[in-house]
Amino acid sequence: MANRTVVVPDLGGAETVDVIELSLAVGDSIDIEGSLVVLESDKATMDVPSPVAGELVSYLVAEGDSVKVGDPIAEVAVSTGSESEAEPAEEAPKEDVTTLSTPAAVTEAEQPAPEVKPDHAMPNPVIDSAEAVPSALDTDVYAGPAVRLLARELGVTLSEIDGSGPRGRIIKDDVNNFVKHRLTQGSAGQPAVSGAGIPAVPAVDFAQFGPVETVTMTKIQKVTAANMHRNWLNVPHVTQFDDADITDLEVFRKNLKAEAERRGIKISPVAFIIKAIAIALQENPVFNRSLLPGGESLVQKHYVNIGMAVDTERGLMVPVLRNVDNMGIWDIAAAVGDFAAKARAGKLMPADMQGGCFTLSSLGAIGGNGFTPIVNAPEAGILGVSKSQMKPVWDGDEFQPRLMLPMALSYDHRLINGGDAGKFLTQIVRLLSDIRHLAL
Ligand code: CAO
Repeated sequence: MANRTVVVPDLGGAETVDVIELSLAVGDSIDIEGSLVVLESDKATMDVPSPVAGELVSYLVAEGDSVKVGDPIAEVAVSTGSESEAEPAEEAPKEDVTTLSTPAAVTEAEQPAPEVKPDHAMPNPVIDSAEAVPSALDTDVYAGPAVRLLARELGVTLSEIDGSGPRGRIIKDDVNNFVKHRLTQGSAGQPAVSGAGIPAVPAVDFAQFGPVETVTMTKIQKVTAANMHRNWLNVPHVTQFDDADITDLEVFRKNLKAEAERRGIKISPVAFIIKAIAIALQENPVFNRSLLPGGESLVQKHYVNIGMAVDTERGLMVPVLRNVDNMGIWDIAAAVGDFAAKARAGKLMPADMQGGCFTLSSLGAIGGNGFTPIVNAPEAGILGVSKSQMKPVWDGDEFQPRLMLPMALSYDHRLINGGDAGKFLTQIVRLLSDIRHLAL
């Protein structure tokens, strides 16, 4: 049996990713396409399947390592007859949004093992409620062993520090600056303000009120939290509300049920809403703009890509449907179903979540009368959709029972004024209330 070195395949846009799971033990046998390791980028997790069948000889990475395309991952002793299945590195399939995992590339066995990088994130044992030691959250911060040692020596909790290194990695200067900042405040680790003069939320010892446990957030949860905070602080939000009368749309949609089953596509109101947004974006190009850093100029986009928030166990994911202006309702419904399934299975590639112009956040299947979504900067707007309800609507003579869809449009007031937003939302309402216009 010859040994093969399996390397990190095309990551679909991500430059470096973390190894979050080694799927096998040394000596385990593996089939072609069996998962070797699980990688996690800022936004997605992905399996790296073995391109050959055989037996795992060794891992060349550890959990917590950062790796990039072409880095060796593992040595596999190839079973006789399996070699023909292996693909050479240069022919490794590129990102394919229709597949659930990324096939790995393979190189010859003489490829050197990777150097052990001194700056990879080493998991620390969880140490709870002691002073001058890292908190449980520190096990999941992005910092090298030397920085972790420094933090331990100085009694600093790494999870409280924003890293200034590449991809937010915490470097020694960050730790030293953090300590200096705390010392100049002279308040025994309880600053009156945090960054940008924002009052810090005081730390609470919850255990004094009842049983608690500390749970480490997933990387996706942490990235989402950081993005939400950034967008909340940077974007001057305004939110406008309206209801669309979707009585006729729902009759039409229910009449499509048989055809939907025949096509194997689930069609919910979301597909119609995305189509309406695409039309409204084309007719109201002010919503298809982004401010450039510096705030002196903006970009007008001439493509229509729409992000769709998906609620998953790992956290919030926003895959992006591309060129929605060229898609029909069936195409959109199929893409919504595919992306929602991939997001929930943790199989979205980084490229699946890039390039959005505008975002839809639909809580319609869950419930609620309304909510104010946070703009996904640098996009200009986001539509939040809640659960439709039958309501009495005055038609000029009497009340009629109509199915009303509550919508909230949040937008960046630096790019869009209230009049523009009123026109945009009114158009979406009109399109959904009279779906003949969606076909035009
Ligand atoms: N009002 C009433 N019912 C609605 C509705 C609405 N606005 N929107 C969808 N539904 C119904 C559909 O009609 C369907 O029911 P039927 O099968 O009886 O027709 C059911 O809800 C489908 O729900 P779904 O969730 O499976 O599919 P979807 O196409 O409606 O939504 C997706 C897909 C991915 C948008 C959704 O599953 C999801 O994850 N939403 C959460 C988004 C989120 O988390 N936003 C917050 C972001 S900020 O924290």
